[in-house]
Amino acid sequence: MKTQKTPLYLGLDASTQSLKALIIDAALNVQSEFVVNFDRDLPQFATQGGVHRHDDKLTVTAPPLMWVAALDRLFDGMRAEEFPFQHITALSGSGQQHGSVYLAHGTEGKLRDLSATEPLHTQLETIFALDASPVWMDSSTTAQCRALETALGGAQAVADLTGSRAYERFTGNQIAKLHQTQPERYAQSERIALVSSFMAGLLTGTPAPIDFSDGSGMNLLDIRQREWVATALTACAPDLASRLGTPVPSHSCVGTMAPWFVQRYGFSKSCRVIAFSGDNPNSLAGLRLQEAGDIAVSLGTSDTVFGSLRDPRPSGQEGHVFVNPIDPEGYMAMICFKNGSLTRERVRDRHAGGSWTDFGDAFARTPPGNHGRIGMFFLEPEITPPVLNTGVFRFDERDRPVAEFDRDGDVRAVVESQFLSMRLHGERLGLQPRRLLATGGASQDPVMLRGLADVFGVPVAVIDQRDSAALGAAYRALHGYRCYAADRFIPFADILPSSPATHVAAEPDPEAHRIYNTMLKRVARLESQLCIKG
Ligand code: XUL
Repeated sequence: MKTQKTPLYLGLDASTQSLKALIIDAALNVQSEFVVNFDRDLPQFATQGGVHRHDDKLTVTAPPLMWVAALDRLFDGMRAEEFPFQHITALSGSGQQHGSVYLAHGTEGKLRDLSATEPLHTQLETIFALDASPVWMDSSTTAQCRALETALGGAQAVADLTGSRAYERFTGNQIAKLHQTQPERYAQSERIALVSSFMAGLLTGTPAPIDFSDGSGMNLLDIRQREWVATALTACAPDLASRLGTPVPSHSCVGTMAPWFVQRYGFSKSCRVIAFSGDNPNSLAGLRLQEAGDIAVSLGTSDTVFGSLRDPRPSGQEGHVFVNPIDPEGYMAMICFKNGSLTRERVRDRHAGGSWTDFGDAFARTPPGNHGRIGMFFLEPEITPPVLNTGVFRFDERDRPVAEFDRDGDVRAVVESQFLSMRLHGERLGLQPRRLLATGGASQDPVMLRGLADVFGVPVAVIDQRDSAALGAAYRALHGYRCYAADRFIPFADILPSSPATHVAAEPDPEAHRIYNTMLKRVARLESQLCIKG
């Protein structure tokens, strides 16, 4: 590897399936990337897709020691390629959200007394009070969710305080379940970390604080006051505050690289570690969505909409508000839709012979508004809006249910209803688009771009940003370091100008947009009739 002398900034991404490192220079150029895939490279942990699914079908966990072994493997691989660790000025990271790591009494001593001749994972085998960390795919805590909502005065009350109603994967509910089902393990846990703060703590050699943004995915943090909600902590488990530590702003410097990394890999002693955060907050940083109104629409297996906002309106029904990872005064909203690309593909396969071109032709044969017809395709149980009964729900121009549309009608209906639903639920949380950035597999498709521009009434740019979480972590390393060096918060935009996506791929048609404004109210009404019916 060519020795790179300029300061480097490293972003780590501990995602569900892999651990990645992405390195940028001060001019924001990506210098190199390295990856360890859990299933392939660490077969001794026998994960599938990085996790273990349990027999009850609801419990999903990952072995936390695997994440330690992955860090060994990643840095060993970089050393084998003569990576110039000494030039890394600062490092930050990203973790899959919500997952929790239970650290036994004595962990701090073990982190302090590491021998540089041994890998981390053989020395840290015994730090875990629980060797199966619940991750975001776990949905086994419905009872704990209902109990939290009862304790705090209902779903809307939980959302008003913590940014989201009680969700099964959110960490407070996971902690409550551990305390109820394995009290001895809870008692052994001196610290409870998120995946993000756990990884940061490995690097600094001392348990690292949880940052405000990832901390917002726990149902425990007051997103306005930025402190733990005492009643939520008490409702989940006793003596929780001391186990969680004090949360910090996401741009905080949480330490320097521990001596083990300095001796073993040649990191500089002064290399700063900036607080790690969740993958979605890091993606927001990676896409540089710092302007309120810049909204990303990620069109993937599931669709996700997220963006920065100043005046959030958390919902007791759907979506999430997190503290913003790059603006300590701001917020980010995020909404997940389970019926995304796979659902569009199923309509394409049925009506367009599997061809996106034919799908596009069918879309173009019907006018915006589909002659007043609305069709909702919930081929998977939907998260937003919560609709458990799967199926296609078609309505005529007077909102009367109908069994079928013609094929062109179905094609237009799936696109329009999905994007209208994104707009509806985004607006409910306070997202006011100024422009959209489309990312993900389907984001280059002209049909999708036309539909998004007309439904939202704003220009749409396409941004092909793979590894946005790792890139966001590298950006935050640079930004956090500058804040640390200046001893004050510097606006993210002063260091990283707004999103690089400047090429507008679709402009809205005002006439079509007017039609969608009217349809939006009908979609809201029709959706509410379908919600949570089993
Ligand atoms: C967000 C969520 C997932 C995880 C894993 O709430 O559960 O996106 O962060 O990627």
